[in-house]
Amino acid sequence: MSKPKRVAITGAAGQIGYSILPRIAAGEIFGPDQPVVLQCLEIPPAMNALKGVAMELEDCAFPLLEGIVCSDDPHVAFGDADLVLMVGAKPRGKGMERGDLIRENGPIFVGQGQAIQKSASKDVRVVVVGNPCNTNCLIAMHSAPDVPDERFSAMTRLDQNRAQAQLASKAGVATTAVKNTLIWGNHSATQVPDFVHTTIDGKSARDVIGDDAWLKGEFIGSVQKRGAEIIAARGLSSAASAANALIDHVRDLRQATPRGEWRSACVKSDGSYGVDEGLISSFPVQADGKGGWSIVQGLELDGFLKEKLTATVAELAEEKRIVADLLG
Ligand code: NAX
Repeated sequence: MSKPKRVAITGAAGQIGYSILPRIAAGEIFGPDQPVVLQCLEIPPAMNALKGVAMELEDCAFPLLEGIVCSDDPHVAFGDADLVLMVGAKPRGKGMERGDLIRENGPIFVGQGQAIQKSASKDVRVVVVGNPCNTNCLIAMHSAPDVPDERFSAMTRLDQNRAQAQLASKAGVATTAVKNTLIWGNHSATQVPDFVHTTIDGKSARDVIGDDAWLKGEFIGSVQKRGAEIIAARGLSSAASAANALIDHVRDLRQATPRGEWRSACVKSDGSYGVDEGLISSFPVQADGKGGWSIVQGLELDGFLKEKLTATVAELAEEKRIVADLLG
Protein backbone atom coordinates (compact mmCIF):
# COMPACT_ATOMS: atom_id res chain seq x y z
CA MET A 1 0.00 0.00 0.00
CA SER A 2 1.27 3.49 -0.86
CA LYS A 3 1.72 6.44 1.46
CA PRO A 4 -1.70 7.82 2.48
CA LYS A 5 -3.10 10.94 0.83
CA ARG A 6 -3.98 13.58 3.37
CA VAL A 7 -7.31 15.26 2.66
CA ALA A 8 -8.21 18.29 4.76
CA ILE A 9 -11.84 19.38 4.91
CA THR A 10 -13.05 22.57 6.53
CA GLY A 11 -16.59 22.70 7.90
CA ALA A 12 -16.33 18.93 8.25
CA ALA A 13 -19.24 18.62 10.70
CA GLY A 14 -21.59 20.40 8.30
CA GLN A 15 -23.99 18.91 5.81
CA ILE A 16 -21.59 18.61 2.89
CA GLY A 17 -18.86 17.29 5.18
CA TYR A 18 -21.19 14.57 6.42
CA SER A 19 -22.00 13.55 2.84
CA ILE A 20 -18.50 13.64 1.42
CA LEU A 21 -16.30 12.19 4.17
CA PRO A 22 -17.50 8.56 3.83
CA ARG A 23 -17.18 8.76 0.06
CA ILE A 24 -13.56 9.92 0.24
CA ALA A 25 -12.82 7.23 2.84
CA ALA A 26 -14.35 4.67 0.48
CA GLY A 27 -11.83 5.64 -2.22
CA GLU A 28 -14.04 7.69 -4.53
CA ILE A 29 -11.46 10.41 -5.12
CA PHE A 30 -8.15 8.60 -5.14
CA GLY A 31 -9.25 5.13 -6.12
CA PRO A 32 -9.47 1.71 -4.46
CA ASP A 33 -5.73 1.28 -3.81
CA GLN A 34 -4.94 4.61 -2.21
CA PRO A 35 -5.17 4.93 1.59
CA VAL A 36 -6.31 8.28 2.96
CA VAL A 37 -6.12 10.28 6.17
CA LEU A 38 -9.03 12.67 6.74
CA GLN A 39 -8.03 15.91 8.45
CA CYS A 40 -11.15 17.71 9.62
CA LEU A 41 -11.34 21.36 10.58
CA GLU A 42 -14.21 22.89 12.52
CA ILE A 43 -14.89 25.87 14.74
CA PRO A 44 -14.91 25.20 18.51
CA PRO A 45 -18.74 25.08 18.90
CA ALA A 46 -18.93 22.31 16.29
CA MET A 47 -16.12 20.14 17.67
CA ASN A 48 -18.49 17.85 19.54
CA ALA A 49 -20.59 17.27 16.41
CA LEU A 50 -17.34 16.57 14.55
CA LYS A 51 -16.45 13.96 17.16
CA GLY A 52 -19.71 12.21 16.31
CA VAL A 53 -18.91 12.28 12.61
CA ALA A 54 -15.46 10.81 13.34
CA MET A 55 -17.06 8.02 15.42
CA GLU A 56 -19.34 7.16 12.51
CA LEU A 57 -16.40 7.06 10.13
CA GLU A 58 -14.60 4.69 12.50
CA ASP A 59 -17.71 2.53 12.63
CA CYS A 60 -17.58 2.09 8.86
CA ALA A 61 -14.23 0.27 9.24
CA PHE A 62 -13.15 1.57 5.84
CA PRO A 63 -10.16 -0.43 4.61
CA LEU A 64 -8.55 2.68 3.08
CA LEU A 65 -9.02 5.02 6.03
CA GLU A 66 -5.68 5.21 7.86
CA GLY A 67 -6.57 7.99 10.24
CA ILE A 68 -8.91 10.81 11.20
CA VAL A 69 -7.68 14.11 12.59
CA CYS A 70 -10.19 16.49 14.18
CA SER A 71 -9.04 19.99 15.03
CA ASP A 72 -10.09 23.61 15.33
CA ASP A 73 -6.56 24.69 14.38
CA PRO A 74 -6.05 25.13 10.62
CA HIS A 75 -2.32 24.41 10.94
CA VAL A 76 -3.10 20.99 12.40
CA ALA A 77 -5.91 20.24 9.94
CA PHE A 78 -3.88 21.36 6.91
CA GLY A 79 -0.65 19.70 8.11
CA ASP A 80 1.01 18.08 5.05
CA ALA A 81 -2.38 18.03 3.29
CA ASP A 82 -2.30 16.95 -0.37
CA LEU A 83 -5.82 18.21 -0.95
CA VAL A 84 -7.70 20.91 0.95
CA LEU A 85 -11.46 21.13 0.49
CA MET A 86 -12.59 24.51 1.82
CA VAL A 87 -16.23 23.82 2.55
CA GLY A 88 -16.74 25.64 5.86
CA ALA A 89 -18.12 29.15 5.73
CA LYS A 90 -20.53 31.36 7.61
CA PRO A 91 -24.04 30.95 6.27
CA ARG A 92 -26.02 33.87 4.92
CA GLY A 93 -28.11 35.19 7.81
CA LYS A 94 -31.58 36.68 7.60
CA GLY A 95 -31.64 40.07 5.89
CA MET A 96 -27.94 39.77 4.98
CA GLU A 97 -26.92 41.18 1.60
CA ARG A 98 -24.43 39.29 -0.61
CA GLY A 99 -21.87 42.03 0.12
CA ASP A 100 -22.24 41.41 3.88
CA LEU A 101 -21.69 37.68 3.34
CA ILE A 102 -18.54 38.40 1.36
CA ARG A 103 -17.18 40.64 4.12
CA GLU A 104 -18.10 38.11 6.85
CA ASN A 105 -16.37 35.24 5.10
CA GLY A 106 -13.36 37.03 3.66
CA PRO A 107 -11.20 36.99 6.82
CA ILE A 108 -11.75 33.23 7.28
CA PHE A 109 -10.16 32.63 3.89
CA VAL A 110 -7.24 34.95 4.66
CA GLY A 111 -6.34 32.97 7.79
CA GLN A 112 -6.93 29.59 6.21
CA GLY A 113 -5.03 30.57 3.03
CA GLN A 114 -2.04 31.56 5.18
CA ALA A 115 -2.29 28.26 7.05
CA ILE A 116 -2.32 26.34 3.76
CA GLN A 117 0.86 28.10 2.69
CA LYS A 118 2.58 27.37 5.98
CA SER A 119 1.39 23.86 6.78
CA ALA A 120 0.09 21.98 3.73
CA SER A 121 2.13 19.72 1.45
CA LYS A 122 4.26 21.55 -1.13
CA ASP A 123 2.15 19.93 -3.84
CA VAL A 124 -1.24 20.83 -2.30
CA ARG A 125 -4.40 21.33 -4.37
CA VAL A 126 -7.18 23.52 -2.97
CA VAL A 127 -10.87 23.58 -3.87
CA VAL A 128 -13.21 26.22 -2.45
CA VAL A 129 -16.89 25.38 -1.99
CA GLY A 130 -17.92 27.70 0.86
CA ASN A 131 -19.80 30.66 -0.55
CA PRO A 132 -19.24 33.10 -2.11
CA CYS A 133 -16.84 30.47 -3.46
CA ASN A 134 -15.24 32.39 -6.33
CA THR A 135 -14.25 35.34 -4.19
CA ASN A 136 -13.32 33.19 -1.18
CA CYS A 137 -11.02 31.28 -3.53
CA LEU A 138 -9.49 34.54 -4.75
CA ILE A 139 -8.80 35.56 -1.15
CA ALA A 140 -7.31 32.17 -0.19
CA MET A 141 -5.12 32.21 -3.32
CA HIS A 142 -3.80 35.70 -2.52
CA SER A 143 -3.16 34.65 1.08
CA ALA A 144 -0.92 31.78 -0.04
CA PRO A 145 1.40 33.49 -2.53
CA ASP A 146 3.97 30.66 -2.45
CA VAL A 147 1.39 28.12 -3.64
CA PRO A 148 1.04 28.37 -7.43
CA ASP A 149 -2.24 30.05 -8.41
CA GLU A 150 -3.27 27.19 -10.68
CA ARG A 151 -3.56 24.90 -7.64
CA PHE A 152 -6.65 26.87 -6.52
CA SER A 153 -10.11 26.33 -7.92
CA ALA A 154 -13.73 26.79 -6.88
CA MET A 155 -16.76 24.69 -7.68
CA THR A 156 -19.41 25.10 -10.35
CA ARG A 157 -19.60 21.36 -11.06
CA LEU A 158 -22.92 21.15 -9.20
CA ASP A 159 -24.38 23.76 -11.54
CA GLN A 160 -22.96 21.88 -14.53
CA ASN A 161 -24.50 18.62 -13.30
CA ARG A 162 -27.83 20.34 -12.73
CA ALA A 163 -27.77 21.78 -16.26
CA GLN A 164 -26.84 18.42 -17.75
CA ALA A 165 -29.67 16.67 -15.90
CA GLN A 166 -32.22 19.30 -16.98
CA LEU A 167 -31.20 19.02 -20.64
CA ALA A 168 -31.29 15.22 -20.53
CA SER A 169 -34.74 15.28 -19.00
CA LYS A 170 -36.07 17.78 -21.56
CA ALA A 171 -34.64 15.75 -24.46
CA GLY A 172 -35.77 12.44 -22.94
CA VAL A 173 -32.27 10.94 -23.04
CA ALA A 174 -29.83 9.54 -20.48
CA THR A 175 -27.54 12.09 -18.83
CA THR A 176 -24.59 10.33 -20.52
CA ALA A 177 -25.92 11.46 -23.92
CA VAL A 178 -25.43 15.10 -22.88
CA LYS A 179 -21.87 16.36 -23.25
CA ASN A 180 -20.01 19.62 -22.71
CA THR A 181 -22.61 21.38 -20.61
CA LEU A 182 -20.85 24.41 -19.32
CA ILE A 183 -21.13 27.13 -16.70
CA TRP A 184 -19.47 30.51 -17.16
CA GLY A 185 -18.70 33.15 -14.54
CA ASN A 186 -19.72 33.35 -10.91
CA HIS A 187 -21.30 30.59 -8.80
CA SER A 188 -24.27 32.82 -8.06
CA ALA A 189 -27.59 33.76 -9.58
CA THR A 190 -25.72 35.50 -12.43
CA GLN A 191 -23.93 32.31 -13.55
CA VAL A 192 -24.31 31.47 -17.22
CA PRO A 193 -25.39 27.92 -18.06
CA ASP A 194 -24.28 27.52 -21.69
CA PHE A 195 -26.48 25.37 -23.90
CA VAL A 196 -24.90 26.68 -27.11
CA HIS A 197 -21.85 24.42 -26.90
CA THR A 198 -23.65 21.43 -25.38
CA THR A 199 -24.26 18.35 -27.47
CA ILE A 200 -26.90 15.64 -27.12
CA ASP A 201 -25.97 12.36 -28.78
CA GLY A 202 -23.30 14.29 -30.69
CA LYS A 203 -25.72 16.88 -32.13
CA SER A 204 -26.23 20.47 -31.05
CA ALA A 205 -28.41 20.54 -27.91
CA ARG A 206 -30.09 23.62 -29.30
CA ASP A 207 -31.16 21.74 -32.44
CA VAL A 208 -32.22 18.62 -30.54
CA ILE A 209 -34.36 20.59 -28.07
CA GLY A 210 -35.59 23.01 -30.72
CA ASP A 211 -37.02 25.46 -28.22
CA ASP A 212 -34.85 28.55 -27.78
CA ALA A 213 -37.44 30.28 -25.61
CA TRP A 214 -37.24 27.38 -23.09
CA LEU A 215 -33.44 27.27 -23.23
CA LYS A 216 -32.99 31.01 -22.74
CA GLY A 217 -35.74 31.30 -20.13
CA GLU A 218 -36.86 28.34 -18.07
CA PHE A 219 -33.68 26.27 -18.48
CA ILE A 220 -31.22 28.99 -17.43
CA GLY A 221 -33.54 30.20 -14.67
CA SER A 222 -34.03 26.70 -13.27
CA VAL A 223 -30.28 26.04 -13.06
CA GLN A 224 -29.66 29.44 -11.46
CA LYS A 225 -32.44 28.92 -8.92
CA ARG A 226 -32.13 25.20 -8.29
CA GLY A 227 -30.36 25.76 -4.96
CA ALA A 228 -33.23 27.92 -3.68
CA GLU A 229 -35.76 25.36 -4.91
CA ILE A 230 -34.03 22.61 -2.92
CA ILE A 231 -33.99 24.77 0.21
CA ALA A 232 -37.72 25.41 -0.23
CA ALA A 233 -38.42 21.67 -0.57
CA ARG A 234 -35.95 20.19 1.93
CA GLY A 235 -35.65 23.01 4.42
CA LEU A 236 -31.88 22.65 4.01
CA SER A 237 -29.49 23.46 1.20
CA SER A 238 -28.11 20.88 -1.25
CA ALA A 239 -25.65 18.58 0.45
CA ALA A 240 -25.55 15.12 -1.18
CA SER A 241 -25.50 16.63 -4.67
CA ALA A 242 -22.89 19.20 -3.60
CA ALA A 243 -20.66 16.48 -2.13
CA ASN A 244 -21.10 14.44 -5.28
CA ALA A 245 -20.15 17.42 -7.45
CA LEU A 246 -17.10 18.09 -5.31
CA ILE A 247 -15.88 14.55 -5.92
CA ASP A 248 -16.50 15.09 -9.65
CA HIS A 249 -14.61 18.40 -9.52
CA VAL A 250 -11.52 16.93 -7.87
CA ARG A 251 -11.50 14.02 -10.33
CA ASP A 252 -12.02 16.42 -13.26
CA LEU A 253 -8.78 18.21 -12.44
CA ARG A 254 -6.81 15.03 -11.61
CA GLN A 255 -7.77 12.85 -14.55
CA ALA A 256 -7.14 13.64 -18.21
CA THR A 257 -10.27 15.11 -19.81
CA PRO A 258 -11.36 13.07 -22.84
CA ARG A 259 -10.40 14.74 -26.15
CA GLY A 260 -12.93 17.27 -27.38
CA GLU A 261 -14.60 17.54 -23.99
CA TRP A 262 -14.38 19.98 -21.12
CA ARG A 263 -15.62 20.43 -17.55
CA SER A 264 -16.72 23.55 -15.70
CA ALA A 265 -14.40 24.79 -12.99
CA CYS A 266 -13.72 28.20 -11.47
CA VAL A 267 -10.07 29.01 -12.04
CA LYS A 268 -7.92 32.11 -12.29
CA SER A 269 -8.68 34.00 -15.47
CA ASP A 270 -5.84 34.67 -17.90
CA GLY A 271 -8.08 37.15 -19.72
CA SER A 272 -9.70 34.49 -21.93
CA TYR A 273 -13.17 35.32 -23.28
CA GLY A 274 -12.85 38.90 -21.99
CA VAL A 275 -12.95 37.84 -18.31
CA ASP A 276 -10.75 40.26 -16.34
CA GLU A 277 -7.37 38.70 -15.69
CA GLY A 278 -6.97 37.46 -12.14
CA LEU A 279 -10.66 36.91 -11.34
CA ILE A 280 -11.70 33.40 -10.31
CA SER A 281 -14.33 32.59 -12.91
CA SER A 282 -15.97 29.44 -14.19
CA PHE A 283 -14.56 28.38 -17.56
CA PRO A 284 -14.44 25.31 -19.78
CA VAL A 285 -11.37 23.50 -18.48
CA GLN A 286 -9.38 20.54 -19.76
CA ALA A 287 -7.04 18.60 -17.49
CA ASP A 288 -3.88 16.89 -18.76
CA GLY A 289 -3.95 14.05 -16.22
CA LYS A 290 -0.58 15.15 -14.78
CA GLY A 291 -1.93 17.79 -12.42
CA GLY A 292 -2.13 20.58 -15.00
CA TRP A 293 -5.17 22.11 -16.67
CA SER A 294 -5.92 24.75 -19.28
CA ILE A 295 -8.86 26.91 -20.26
CA VAL A 296 -10.37 25.66 -23.52
CA GLN A 297 -9.85 28.29 -26.19
CA GLY A 298 -11.76 29.26 -29.29
CA LEU A 299 -15.40 28.71 -28.31
CA GLU A 300 -17.63 31.19 -30.16
CA LEU A 301 -19.82 33.27 -27.87
CA ASP A 302 -22.96 34.61 -29.50
CA GLY A 303 -24.55 37.93 -28.50
CA PHE A 304 -26.76 36.26 -25.89
CA LEU A 305 -23.89 34.51 -24.10
CA LYS A 306 -21.64 37.57 -24.36
CA GLU A 307 -24.23 39.78 -22.66
CA LYS A 308 -24.77 37.27 -19.84
CA LEU A 309 -21.01 36.73 -19.41
CA THR A 310 -20.44 40.49 -19.16
CA ALA A 311 -23.00 40.70 -16.32
CA THR A 312 -21.54 37.81 -14.29
CA VAL A 313 -17.98 39.12 -14.76
CA ALA A 314 -19.11 42.56 -13.56
CA GLU A 315 -20.45 40.88 -10.41
CA LEU A 316 -17.14 39.09 -9.84
CA ALA A 317 -15.24 42.35 -10.32
CA GLU A 318 -17.53 44.04 -7.79
CA GLU A 319 -16.97 41.22 -5.27
CA LYS A 320 -13.23 41.64 -5.76
CA ARG A 321 -13.58 45.37 -5.11
CA ILE A 322 -15.44 44.66 -1.84
CA VAL A 323 -12.55 42.52 -0.54
CA ALA A 324 -9.70 44.52 -2.11
CA ASP A 325 -8.13 45.16 1.31
CA LEU A 326 -7.87 41.39 1.92
CA LEU A 327 -5.92 40.69 -1.26
CA GLY A 328 -2.54 41.70 0.12
P1 NAX B 1 -23.31 23.79 6.92
O1 NAX B 1 -23.78 25.06 7.56
O2 NAX B 1 -24.08 22.53 7.12
O3 NAX B 1 -21.82 23.50 7.35
C1 NAX B 1 -20.84 24.48 7.36
C2 NAX B 1 -19.85 24.11 8.43
O4 NAX B 1 -18.79 25.03 8.37
C3 NAX B 1 -20.44 24.19 9.84
O5 NAX B 1 -20.27 22.95 10.50
C4 NAX B 1 -19.63 25.30 10.51
O6 NAX B 1 -19.39 25.06 11.88
C5 NAX B 1 -18.35 25.27 9.68
N1 NAX B 1 -17.58 26.50 9.73
C6 NAX B 1 -18.02 27.79 9.79
N2 NAX B 1 -16.99 28.63 9.85
C7 NAX B 1 -15.87 27.87 9.80
C8 NAX B 1 -14.49 28.16 9.86
N3 NAX B 1 -14.06 29.41 9.99
N4 NAX B 1 -13.61 27.14 9.79
C9 NAX B 1 -14.04 25.86 9.70
N5 NAX B 1 -15.34 25.52 9.68
C10 NAX B 1 -16.24 26.51 9.72
O7 NAX B 1 -23.17 24.13 5.37
P2 NAX B 1 -23.05 23.13 4.13
O8 NAX B 1 -24.41 22.81 3.64
O9 NAX B 1 -22.13 22.03 4.45
O10 NAX B 1 -22.43 24.12 3.04
C11 NAX B 1 -21.11 24.60 3.20
C12 NAX B 1 -20.84 25.73 2.22
O11 NAX B 1 -20.99 25.27 0.89
C13 NAX B 1 -21.79 26.93 2.35
O12 NAX B 1 -21.03 28.13 2.28
C14 NAX B 1 -22.66 26.80 1.11
O13 NAX B 1 -23.18 28.04 0.71
C15 NAX B 1 -21.68 26.24 0.13
N6 NAX B 1 -22.23 25.58 -1.06
C16 NAX B 1 -21.57 25.76 -2.23
C17 NAX B 1 -21.94 25.12 -3.38
C18 NAX B 1 -21.20 25.33 -4.66
O14 NAX B 1 -21.66 24.81 -5.66
N7 NAX B 1 -20.07 26.01 -4.69
C19 NAX B 1 -23.13 24.23 -3.41
C20 NAX B 1 -23.52 23.74 -2.08
C21 NAX B 1 -23.37 24.71 -0.93
O15 NAX B 1 -24.52 25.51 -0.90
